[in-house]
This record gives sequence, C-alpha cells and structure tokens, in this order.
Amino acid sequence: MTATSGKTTCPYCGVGCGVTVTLPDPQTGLVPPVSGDAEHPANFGRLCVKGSSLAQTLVSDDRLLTPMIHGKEASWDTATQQIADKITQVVKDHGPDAFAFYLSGQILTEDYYVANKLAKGFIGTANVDTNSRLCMASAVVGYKRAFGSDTVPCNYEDLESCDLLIMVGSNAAWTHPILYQRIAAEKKRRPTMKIVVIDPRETATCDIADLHLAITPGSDAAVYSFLLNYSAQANLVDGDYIAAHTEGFEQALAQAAVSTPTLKAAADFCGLEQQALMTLVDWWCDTPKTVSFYSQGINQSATGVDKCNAIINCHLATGRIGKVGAGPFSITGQPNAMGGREVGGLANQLAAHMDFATPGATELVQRFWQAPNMATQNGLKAVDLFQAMEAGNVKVVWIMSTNPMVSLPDTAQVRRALGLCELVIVSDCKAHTDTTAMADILLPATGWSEKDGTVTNSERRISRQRGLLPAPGEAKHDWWAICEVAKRMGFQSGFSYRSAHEVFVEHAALSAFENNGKRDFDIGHFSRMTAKEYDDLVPVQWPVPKGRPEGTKRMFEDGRFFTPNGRARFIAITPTLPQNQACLEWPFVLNTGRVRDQWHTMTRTGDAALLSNHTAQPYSEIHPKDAKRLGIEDKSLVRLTSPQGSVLLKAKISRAVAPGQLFAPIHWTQQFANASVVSTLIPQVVDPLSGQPESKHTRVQLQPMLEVSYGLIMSAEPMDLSDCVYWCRVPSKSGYHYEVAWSVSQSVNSLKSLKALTKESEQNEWLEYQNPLTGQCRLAKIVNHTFKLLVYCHPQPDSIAADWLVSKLAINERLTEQDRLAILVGMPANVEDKGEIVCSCYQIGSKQINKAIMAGVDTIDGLGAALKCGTNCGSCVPELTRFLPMATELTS
Ligand SMILES: Nc1nc2c(c(=O)[nH]1)N[C@H]1C(S)=C(S)[C@@H](COP(=O)(O)OP(=O)(O)OC[C@H]3O[C@@H](n4cnc5c(=O)[nH]c(N)nc54)[C@H](O)[C@@H]3O)O[C@H]1N2
Ligand SMILES: Nc1nc2c(c(=O)[nH]1)N[C@H]1C(S)=C(S)[C@@H](COP(=O)(O)OP(=O)(O)OC[C@H]3O[C@@H](n4cnc5c(=O)[nH]c(N)nc54)[C@H](O)[C@@H]3O)O[C@H]1N2
Ligand code: SF4
Ligand SMILES: [Mo]
Repeated sequence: MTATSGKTTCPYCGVGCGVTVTLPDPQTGLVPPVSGDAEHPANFGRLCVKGSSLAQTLVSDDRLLTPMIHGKEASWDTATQQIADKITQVVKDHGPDAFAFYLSGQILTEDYYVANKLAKGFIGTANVDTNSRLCMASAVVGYKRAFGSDTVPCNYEDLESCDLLIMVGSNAAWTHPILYQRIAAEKKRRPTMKIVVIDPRETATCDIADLHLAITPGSDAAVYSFLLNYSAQANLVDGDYIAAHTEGFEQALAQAAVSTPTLKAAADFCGLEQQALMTLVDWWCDTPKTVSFYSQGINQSATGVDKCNAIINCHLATGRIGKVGAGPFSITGQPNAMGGREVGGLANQLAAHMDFATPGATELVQRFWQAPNMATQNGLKAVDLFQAMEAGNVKVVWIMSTNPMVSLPDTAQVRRALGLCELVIVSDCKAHTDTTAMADILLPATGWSEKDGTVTNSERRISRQRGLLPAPGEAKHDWWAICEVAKRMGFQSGFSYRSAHEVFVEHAALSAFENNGKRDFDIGHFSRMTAKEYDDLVPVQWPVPKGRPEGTKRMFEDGRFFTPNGRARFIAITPTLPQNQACLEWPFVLNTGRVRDQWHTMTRTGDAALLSNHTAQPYSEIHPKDAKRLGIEDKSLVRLTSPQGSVLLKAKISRAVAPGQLFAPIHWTQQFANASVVSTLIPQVVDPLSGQPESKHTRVQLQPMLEVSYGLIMSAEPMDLSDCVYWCRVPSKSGYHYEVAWSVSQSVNSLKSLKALTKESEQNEWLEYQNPLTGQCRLAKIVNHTFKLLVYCHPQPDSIAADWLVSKLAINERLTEQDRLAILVGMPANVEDKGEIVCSCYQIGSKQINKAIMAGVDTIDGLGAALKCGTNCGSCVPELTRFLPMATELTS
C-alpha cells in the first residue's frame, strides 16, 4: 500500500468486497479505476462490474452540496436548529412517537448507532425503521424464532466446501456476483458438487445448476416441508442432535406430515414434476454437507418468516448446522444491512441484539447510555410507519440513505404520507431523487469514499469503509448531522463524539456490557481500541469478544443456541400460497427484482454510461405465448396495471418466465423514466411477523400499447418530454439520450409535426430524412456545423446503437459530409454494429459474440481469447454461456 492509495469496502451488495482506491490525480482530480483488494477474504482481489466501475460513479453533477430548506440554500447551523426545534415541539405536543427515523442498510454502523441511540434513548421512541424491513426482516425473525438470536451461522467458505448447495430465491449471478463466481469456480474444480436453484424464473444463476426447480411462485415452504417429512420417513434425521440441542421437533414434523404427506401432494403444491422434486430429495438425503442459500425470493413474501423457518427446520433435523459446509445461510442484500441489525436499528429491536421484550434489557441499555427518555416498546415498522404518517400520527420523519418514493410498496400511498407529514427531512448525497423532491429540509451527506466507518457483510465480517477523498461542498457525515441535532435538543453529553472511531468503541462496549456470553453479538475486544487500531482494522467476523481477537468463523459449532434453555426451536409450518392469486380480472402475477449492472434506484449507477449498456430501459419479461395472445411484440411498450396504479415498460419476450407470470426490474425512477416505478403496482401486503412487504407477488393486468410511435432523441441540452407517452433517459458520455414513444395521434411520422414537437425554430439548419413507405422520419439540428439535436421516429420499436451518435453530439468538430449522412442513418458505413452489449468491461456486444461463434469459437475461454469478453470482472460469463448452445443451432 502506498500513500497514494487506500483500502476500503465496496458500497454495493452484501458480499462486502475489499476495494483498493488510487487517490485522484492532483492535476485532473479524476479517480483512476479501482481494483479488488487481494487480501480481503470476501473477494481475494476480484470485483464484479459494479465494483470495478466505482470510479466512474464518483463523477456526478447532481451532488447535494449544501443544506436546503424549502428549496433554498441554508447553513448547517440553521438547518439543524430548525430540525431540533421542530422535533422538540412535536414531542412536547404529541409525544415521542410523533417522530420517526427511516434509515437504510447503506449507512455505516456508526451512523446507525447514533440514530438508534438518539431515538430510543433520548427522544423516547422506537420509531427507527429502515429499508432493511423490505429486505432482511423475515430472515431476522426466522433466525430469532429458531436460534433465539439473529445469527447467521455460516461463512463464505461453507459455500465452497459443501457438496450440495440449494440456492432458493436468489439470483446471485447478478446480485452477489463475486460469491456466485466463487461457487462457479468451485463447481468447475469439483464437478461432483451439486447445485440446485429454486426460482419460478429461469435466471443467469441457473447456468451453474444441476437442477432448476421452477416452482409455483410462493410455494417454497412446501419443498422444505416435504424434505422434513421425507427425511423423517427415511430415517435420515439426526436423532442425537435433535435430542441434545433442539425442541419442538415432533410438532414441526407432525405439521409437515399433514401439509405435505406425499411426494405428489408436495409436487402438486409447487407445480413441479414429481421426478424433479424427488431428485432434490434424493440429493438432500445423500448429502450431509448441504447449504441452503436464500434471499429475496424467500424474504419478500407475506409468509417469508415461515419459509425461513421451513428451511432452518430441515437443517436442524439433520444436524446440518454449525459444521463445515452446512447450514441455513441467509444472504444479506445491502452492504450494511447486517450492521444495522447489530446496532438494533429496526423498530422491533432495542440495541446490540437486545429486544424490548428481553427482561432487564431496556434497563441495561438505559444504564449504559445514561438515557433520559428510554423507549419501552416496539415502534412502527416501515409500512405501518408510512400509514401512521398518512393518518397524521407521525409528524416529523428523518429519511436517511433510502428512496422510499421508489422502493416502498404502493408509492402513491408514500406520496400521500410524505405530503401530509409536517416536516420531512431527507439526508442524501444526491440533489434530485424521487424522495428529495418530497423533502422540506435536505441535508447533504458524504458518500462512499468520503465517509469513515464500518460495515458488516453477509458472513458477519466487519470491514472498514475509509474516507479517502475529501467531502464535496458542505457534505457532512450522517452521524455528525444526527449528533448536531441531538446536541441542539439538549443532549450534549450523549452525542459529543469527535469521530466515527469514538462511536464504534462505544458500540463495541455496549455489545459486551453485562453480556458474559448471554448475547451472540459481542465485539467487546474492540471496546478499548485506539484510533490508529480502528484505522488499521482488518476484516474480522463477529463475535469478537474480549480474548478472541481473531473473531468467529462459524456459529453454533457447540450446538448451543441463544434461547433461554440453549436449545434451537423447530417451528411448525403450514405452507401457504400468496393471498392475491391471479384471477380473471388480474390475470398475471408480477415478480420484481434486480438486473446485473444497476443498483436499486440508480442514484449511484444510473449515470454511468458503461453500466447502462447491459439494460438500458425498464422492461417486463413476458412469456411468448402470452405475448402472442395479446399481440405484444418484443421491445414494444406495454402497460401493467394493478389496483394500486399502472406503469409503462418495454416488453422482453422470454421463456425465462412461465406463462401467466411477468418479471420487472425495480430500478427505474421518475428521474430516469416518466412512468416506470414498479413499486407503484405493489400493494402493502406484509408478513404479519416481520412486516416485510410481499414485493415478489402482485396480480396485474397486461396490455399492449398499440397506438404509439417510437423514437430516439439525442440532445446537447435536457429536453422537456411532457408531450411523450413514454420517455426513458439513458446515460450517455455526452449530452442527453432519450428513448421515447409518442401517441400516433401526434402524427410524428411527418417532418413538420416532428419538428413542431422539438419546439425549436425553423430557422435552424436541419438535416431531414423521411421514408413514407416505412413511416420513418428523422431530423438533426446543426448549429455552427456541429450537431446539437437529433430526433428519430419509427413506427416499430427499434434500437439503434447509439455509441457513435453520442460521440458526435455537441463536440466542436466540424461535421464532414459523410458524418451528416451517417447521422441520419444512425451510424457510418465503416462502424460495426456490435448488437446489445453483453460484456460491459470491454463493451462487447451480442453480434460480435455470435460472429466469433460462427467462426468456430465454442468455449467461454475461447470467447475471452478472441474478444476479451468475460476476462475482467467475469460478471457476464453466465450470459456468455447462453450464447454457446445457440452456436450449435446456428451452425447445425
Ligand atoms: N445488481 C444488483 N445487485 C444487488 C442489488 C441491486 O440492486 N443490483 N441489490 C442488493 C440487495 S439490497 C439485495 S436485497 C439483493 C437481492 O438479491 P436477490 O434476492 O438474489 O435478488 P432479486 O432479483 O430481488 O430476487 C431473487 C430471485 O427471487 C426470485 N423469486 C421470486 N419469487 C420467488 C418465489 O416465490 N420463490 C423463489 N424461490 N424465488 C422467487 C426472483 O425470480 C429472483 O430471481 O441483491 C443485492 N445485490
Ligand atoms: N418491488 C420491489 N421493491 C423493492 C425490492 C424488490 O425486490 N421489489 N427490494 C427492496 C430491497 S431488498 C431494498 S434493499 C430496497 C432498496 O431501496 P432504496 O433503499 O430506496 O434504494 P437506494 O437507491 O439504495 O437508495 C439509497 C439512497 O441513499 C443515498 N445514499 C447513498 N449513500 C448515502 C450515504 O452514505 N448517506 C446518505 N444519507 N445517503 C446516501 C442514495 O443517493 C439513494 O438516494 O428496495 C426494496 N424495494
Ligand atoms: S460482488 Fe460486486 S457489488 Fe457486491 S461487494 Fe463485490 S464488487 Fe461490490
Ligand atoms: Mo435489499
């Protein structure tokens, strides 16, 4: 390590990869591309495409640089005083529960700790909830019901040392790419290792699977219920383990026998062939070293907690927990969802893995914090919180590092709630998001590479995020902003920290306070660490109690759990399908999730041109049979409608989804498209135990948008597109690139009306092209011999490789005659049409890959050698694999 570089942790997914950042060039201020930290045990030097593009995302022209009050710049002094005064007033007038924090698994542990302390110990409310409610809440409750604590038993090495890996409701190839690559590498090295993917949809993750069970959406609990029932019938349960370390087995088994009495009953419930389910059952029975790896396909369900326990039951019954290569492994989504759980930053937690319900816990925390106004009971979970806001009971909300106008279900309700709330405070790095648009007070936050603190990944590993770059403008750390408000409310003594280090050691001390092995979360070893030791912290897995500085690789190796009697609990589970099933009126079921190269609401990744190449526009996967029946063409515009609202998406016709099912990504916001926020469709149906919304199962209608013409606009300046039925902004290296659709009634297939839509003067120099036979119409505005605006209209959905056009937009280079012609055509004669980009790192497109395959390349390594695709971060390898069988079809 040199003084010109530093180590930190990737701010995206819960894999928690180590990243090495080279400090900016003092001349240009630009940060060179980041690289993977070879010493970090999560990734050993590798990064996926999002991680390796981090430097690109640091260049943003939309940073929030000063506090804003009702749209006007303000000082930190004024903003924090106004916040403190208003909270004090509403607490006095309406009680502490009139205030709420809505936080995020993307703030650091230190930020989370002070927010939790201020609300629960000093203001006196447990209204501290977070977007982790939408993400990990069911997994947390599942673990707590079974183990008495929110403890992830496994580690990443278990994924490599197991003999059977069941990936349930996870598309890790896209969402936890480095873990997926570790698993894929092990599978290649040891082909006898079996991998099963359980997902109603065929995903990129299926590429390494020996078996894909495309179950009926929401039916997972029946798979595990039958595994339990069959294991008992086949005498495969571990009677000694059950007797020594668990309770409730008989009841859980009795319920499994009733719910899934036979293979046929279970297979029918799950919509599977009996043979397919039996293959899994046989492998399960034969393979003690089994890991179940589960994510949002399990958690985001109205019965998510039960599904988690159905999985855990099977591991307990067979003693497949606390051992190398075995265990129920819930994978965390966000970089620090785990850290939030550690500090107790959820409304139904107290602090440091303690609950209000635990006898003596509230008093213990009060003593430790010297807290004047201790909350004594659970607060409101996210969906309830926004309902209470609409009802007028929550009057001040402080939203930090999350975008609920996009991510919470039923965004119309969220808009109403925020509209009625007396004071909406939003801390964000970005000036313009769908949620900052609803704020009364905006607070500029430092972001990744500027903030200092810790995060915890999916395997309980605490790593440092380091502040390597200066804070822009007046951006401040989130913990600092909270402390400023706390001090102005009169709580100087509890909030006079000078650094993230001081917060962390207090958090560590609380975790160890009167613990003596009673609580799983104990990082007491760090409670006296110096600032230098904090700066030098190497990644370590908790618990790290005093005397065990090396941390803890695996939990429950001794078969002791954190329940009062030390035994793990079986839970009797009745598999239940989602309540809102498709029906005549709402004939489709919508599943939602992620794409490979975007992060959530795109505030970090949405402006990186390289990352938009993989998927440029919001889409819905539709099975070809449904598309044919409804007259929907690939890439055409469709409308999805639910009782909550409606959205416009591009059709992606694909056999990956079953007939009657749709899949849409969650990423597009109103900053990027006019009508594509999919959470608008999702009703506020939640799991009764965890409060986690059922984001994966919404019944909807699907309609083609027939009366539209399609178009592309490239402009040096942002455009007013309110005349368009649909628009989507695609990031580009220069200027603005929009994909649009107009109503046919706007007659955009005439040059005159197309020009009128641009609202530009006739006096400009225009290049024009029209083909009355095809209905194509194209216009380009030229100013001083350079090209400033381009409008294409074509009756059919079409995609034009925009790279070349972008390279010509608004540059002060005189256009040649060939360029002028090529601008109207879309590309010059000598430029290769790459097709859709598959490898983001080397910008290799589908047409280039197919060409190489036609020329005889027939392996991934061969494609890598010919085109370099897949040889950097490897994120596209699953997709490259899909091109290979096509080669056989093409050439045979
Ligand atoms: N590229 C990218 N990576 C990310 C993120 C991102 O935004 N972009 N976000 C991060 C975060 S916060 C999270 S929480 C994780 C989420 O990571 P994942 O959970 O892997 O991602 P999702 O795409 O939400 O959903 C996973 C799968 O669940 C399936 N599914 C839907 N219904 C069911 C069902 O009933 N049963 C089963 N078995 N499966 C079902 C979906 O078809 C989908 O393929 O990703 C993290 N990583
Ligand atoms: N339909 C549907 N809805 C879903 C899901 C789904 O699968 N389907 N998944 C759910 C899940 S698992 C998740 S995790 C959520 C994610 O949803 P959100 O949390 O709403 O999404 P993000 O885009 O990550 O929002 C983070 C915000 O914080 C800002 N930010 C980044 N760093 C910092 C910082 O250090 N400090 C501050 N103050 N701000 C910062 C970013 O600019 C951004 O505006 O979506 C949930 N919603
Ligand atoms: S897998 Fe990718 S997104 Fe996730 S932490 Fe690693 S580099 Fe970041
Ligand atoms: Mo998440």
